[in-house]
Amino acid sequence: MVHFSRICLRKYGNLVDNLRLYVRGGSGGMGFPRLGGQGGDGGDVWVVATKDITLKRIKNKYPEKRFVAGVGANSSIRALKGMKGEDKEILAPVGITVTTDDGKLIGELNAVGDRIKVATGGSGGSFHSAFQPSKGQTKHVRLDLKLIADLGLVGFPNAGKSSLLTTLSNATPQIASYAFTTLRPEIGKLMYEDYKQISVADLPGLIEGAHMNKGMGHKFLKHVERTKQLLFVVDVSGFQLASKTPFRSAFEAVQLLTKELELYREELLTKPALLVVNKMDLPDAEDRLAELKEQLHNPEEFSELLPDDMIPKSFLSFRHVVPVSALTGFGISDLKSRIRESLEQEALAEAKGNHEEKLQALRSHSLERSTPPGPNPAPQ
Ligand SMILES: Nc1nc2c(ncn2[C@@H]2O[C@H](COP(=O)(O)OP(=O)(O)OP(=O)(O)O)[C@@H](O)[C@H]2O)c(=O)[nH]1
Ligand SMILES: [Mg+2]
Repeated sequence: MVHFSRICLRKYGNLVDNLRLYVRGGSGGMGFPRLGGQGGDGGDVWVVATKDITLKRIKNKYPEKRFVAGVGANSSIRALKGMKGEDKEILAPVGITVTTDDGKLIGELNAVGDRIKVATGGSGGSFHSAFQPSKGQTKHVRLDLKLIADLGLVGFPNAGKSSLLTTLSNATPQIASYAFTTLRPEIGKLMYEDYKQISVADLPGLIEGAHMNKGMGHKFLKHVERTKQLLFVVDVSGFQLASKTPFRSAFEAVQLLTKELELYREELLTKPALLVVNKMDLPDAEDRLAELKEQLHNPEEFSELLPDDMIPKSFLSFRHVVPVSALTGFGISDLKSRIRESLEQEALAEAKGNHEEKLQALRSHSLERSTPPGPNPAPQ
């Protein structure tokens, strides 16, 4: 039994592929002048690469995006050398570059366990500093997901992704009429008359069950994460992987692709998506396209065509549905314009978001400065 009430059209636009964080090392502890005691150093702030985390989860978990390490302990009669303050670890995904606010590279996280220090704690007070501690470093850092291309082609084998990339760009991917000809992402560049370039990654064939690591499974899906937008590609006349697997219409293919992405990582579906309906040169293509459009318009009604467990939680709403033929070139220039339009729309929205975020930070900063400082927190 399917519950349609939980099905709604998905809004896109809240994909998080970069984050700006406030980080502060802990202050050092006070020295002990009479006995020459040395305060503990403040803790440091680290970014640490971890499995199963995304930038979006960091953002949701820490909406203030502030990471402050612990203060160093004061030197005392019982402990002349104060304890170091506690380090703060920001758990982040692999495949991230960490930069300063003005774009200088601090480091990269390329494997689980990689660590980058982003703010150093202040030194504890000692003889050399007249027993006065120093403050920890304070700054903004940016975490950026390393992208492989602006767009990623998402489609079942044989949909015509490689052919499409060739027609769209100057790439010459391997093309053959059997599944899994694409073994690693091939990047093509779309050139525009004003020299604008957009990169598109052809990703290895996705199949049903990829989220469970069937076929090229995760190898494929992990690349999808590293593109800004998705270009779904379906064969207008449907698709059958092998004689013993069921035939899937273009509509079913769209929903199954959506479900595979959802099961792997739901967040992927927050990326803006365009749908390319390929092979429009085939007989009956126009009728099939009309049917597909009607189904996409009212997906709930047609979802019973799918196995129950393959109905997406919510249906993707595509920014554009573009019929093309990679073979004849029909619709290709229209597709190129749509792609550019969609990326520019997103870049504008992002710039606006960043601007607002900075304004808000400025406002709360001036608010902080106008309230009188309270007593210093007691060192732990
Ligand atoms: N009639 C027609 N055939 C096409 C079109 N585009 C691709 N094909 C054919 O469809 C088959 C599959 O094309 P590919 O480009 O290799 O498909 P793919 O999606 O890259 O497939 P995988 O790499 O296996 O995932 C080839 O035989 C192409 O010649 C088209 O627009 N019209
Ligand atoms: Mg291919």
